[in-house]
Amino acid sequence: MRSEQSPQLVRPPVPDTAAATAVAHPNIALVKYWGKRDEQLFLPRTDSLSMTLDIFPTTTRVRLAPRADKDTVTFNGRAATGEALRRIVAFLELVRERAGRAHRAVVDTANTVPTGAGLASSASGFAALAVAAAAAYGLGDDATALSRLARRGSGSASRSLFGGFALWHAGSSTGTAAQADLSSYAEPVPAARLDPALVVAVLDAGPKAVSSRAAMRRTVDTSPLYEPWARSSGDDLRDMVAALRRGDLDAVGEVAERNALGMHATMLAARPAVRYMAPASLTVLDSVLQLRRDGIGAWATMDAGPNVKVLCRRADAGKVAAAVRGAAPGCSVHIAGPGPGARLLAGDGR
Ligand code: 2P0
Repeated sequence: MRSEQSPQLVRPPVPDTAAATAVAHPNIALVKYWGKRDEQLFLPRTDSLSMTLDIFPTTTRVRLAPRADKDTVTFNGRAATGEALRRIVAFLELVRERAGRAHRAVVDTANTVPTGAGLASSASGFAALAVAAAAAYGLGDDATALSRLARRGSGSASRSLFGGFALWHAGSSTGTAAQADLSSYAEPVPAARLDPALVVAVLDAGPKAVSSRAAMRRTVDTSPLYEPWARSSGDDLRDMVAALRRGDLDAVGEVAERNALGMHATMLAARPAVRYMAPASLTVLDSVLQLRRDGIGAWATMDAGPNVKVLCRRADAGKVAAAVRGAAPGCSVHIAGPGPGARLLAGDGR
């Protein structure tokens, strides 16, 4: 049975051996997604807004395997197992249901970002998988529909469909499940000329102790600070959209920092607490305060891990990177700018 079919996603049949390769970049939220209202459909509690990066791309090839009786997934050259495999197979099931095809697939993914370390690997990963799988199974290439589809793999992946800044709509809570699903997707946000950089300090590239999925569930269920943060996040989103429109990087940074620290406060108040901040994270946060005291526009954001990302003007990125390196010797520092949306690569006989 097909369900929640979105009309733009149906295309003429593709050959049994169809293959497609897509590339997608991670995104870092400036107004965070933290909490679902529907875990099955990946419907978030709040709207969120991100910048897609021009570093750490994921490249994924999906090939139909008409004679195979199960999916095969390779991750940086190694067979995927456990939860990572389960999530990808569940996503392929959704694609198959929509395409009305039963063929299993061979999926080959190359990630250039440390996986599961709060560096948005699931965003680039599921955005690339959504674009490649949709093409291989003969679904359409409507970006809004692909954003909805990517959402079902990992919420933040809905935003990596788009380059630059993207707003993911939480969507409507009324109506049927199919209507709610249709209402939650990302779209590009207009921004006046900004020349932003995001300095990414990788303090620990290891996988996180608590998955973001489990952490956001615990936060929603137990943190007395969750509801106030979710409410204030609506104000942050409005202020962020206005700041982007007028090209006011200082305001973008201020809103991003307050929203991220507020999100971490909700987790610290969860029972038991979820704490992603490490001692080195605080040292880097201190260096960001010092940069501002020295007159350099720099604002920190953090996700589900100890790593710190510092928003600044592109012209200041070198100074910011040096300050971060000084604060956390031995960490690896990467300078990102706004990157492109997910796209199919030519080839694969398409
Ligand atoms: C974000 N994060 O907006 C937030 C901020 C982490 C902190 O989206 O359960 O991997 O797969 O939808 O997208 C990380 O959560 O979670 C995330 P699922 P996802 O970028």
